[in-house]
Amino acid sequence: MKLFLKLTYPVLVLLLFFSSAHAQQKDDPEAKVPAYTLPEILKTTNGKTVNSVADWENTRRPEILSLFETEVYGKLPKEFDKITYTVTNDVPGAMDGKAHLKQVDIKVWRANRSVTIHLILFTPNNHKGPAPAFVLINNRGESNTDPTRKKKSEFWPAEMAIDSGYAIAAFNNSDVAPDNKDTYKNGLLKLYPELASAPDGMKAISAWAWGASRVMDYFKTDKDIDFNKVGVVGHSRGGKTALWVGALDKRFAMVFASCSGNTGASIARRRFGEKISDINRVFPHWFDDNYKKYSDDEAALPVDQHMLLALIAPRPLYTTNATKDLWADPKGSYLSVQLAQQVYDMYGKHSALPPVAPPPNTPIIKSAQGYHIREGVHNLTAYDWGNFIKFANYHYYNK
Ligand code: GTR
Repeated sequence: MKLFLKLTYPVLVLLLFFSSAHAQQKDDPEAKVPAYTLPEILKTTNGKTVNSVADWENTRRPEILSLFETEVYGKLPKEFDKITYTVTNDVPGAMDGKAHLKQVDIKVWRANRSVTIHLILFTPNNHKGPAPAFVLINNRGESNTDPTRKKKSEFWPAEMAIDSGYAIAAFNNSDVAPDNKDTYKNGLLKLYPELASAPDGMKAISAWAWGASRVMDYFKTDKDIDFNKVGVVGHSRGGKTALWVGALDKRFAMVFASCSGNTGASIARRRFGEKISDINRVFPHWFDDNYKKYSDDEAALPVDQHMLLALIAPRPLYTTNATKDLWADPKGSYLSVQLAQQVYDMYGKHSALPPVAPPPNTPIIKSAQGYHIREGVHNLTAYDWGNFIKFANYHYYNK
């Protein structure tokens, strides 16, 4: 018996060791990340290496932008007949006198049809001259952006922005396209039936992005806004939209994307958390029809999301994650940030990005690309906004 134990004991220990290592592997989602090869940001489709800002701006950047447009997000309208701005509510002494509230209907016409974006805007009364601004693409309903300020929400902490000398605006994404697979065409898409039926035509996310650009059109006419200092902000599906419009519309001086996850900041090829197949199945009305080809075939995609971030360079970009939001793949999102940095570097815009993501609640502010992973769940909070303001202060005022 003793001899038997002597012989079998090491075998048992080895067996246990291997089975626990195996179990650990099975439980560790990171172990399931497949081997993948990312498309190179700085190599054209023809295999030419890009090593100057001129080559990037004239060749590679337009190529990547057009790939995202046709294969992922869908083409946006290039023209409209008319745009009008109507102030529907004007309260110079809002927020106990601290702010000027303007509610503005931005109405856009094409072929006798129109869509109206209801903008809510507070500008700081104590700010001398036109104020820098944040505009939130609000995907969470009107109660988060109450113009009367009876209801307050961390999702859009208007008082915090005003107290820091920033204007803050918001519009509801559903004004442009309802966030629903059955009704998303009842908005902007009605004005552009040719895009609504094309495989590379916009669906909801490109429509929301278009809406953010119309807010910029309005800002150009508002003397209280510093048009050269406008940051676009979005959370989750709004974060995906903020990144996309930031790439499309260089008038946005800064981009802030909270927990943007799949088809936002996170690398699709990692297949960690939400996958392209999940997002296309649950939200078929977000991305164009061409994108459906890549469900469970990420390798065929000519882009990955690090390239979207690179399109925003050299403008300051702040992305976030949350520790409990593994569905949005924080690791894959930070990897995108790191990979996009090579384009910022070409512009001489350096970042202070550590080789692995910083610990929770340790924001990177003094950097071309800002980043934090916040303790907690998938959300946009006062903590996040506080860091957005610090980042904007650093870039606009060097403070
Ligand atoms: C999730 C979805 C994400 C993200 C999020 C949101 O359920 O899977 O892609 O967009 O919703 O917008 O809150």
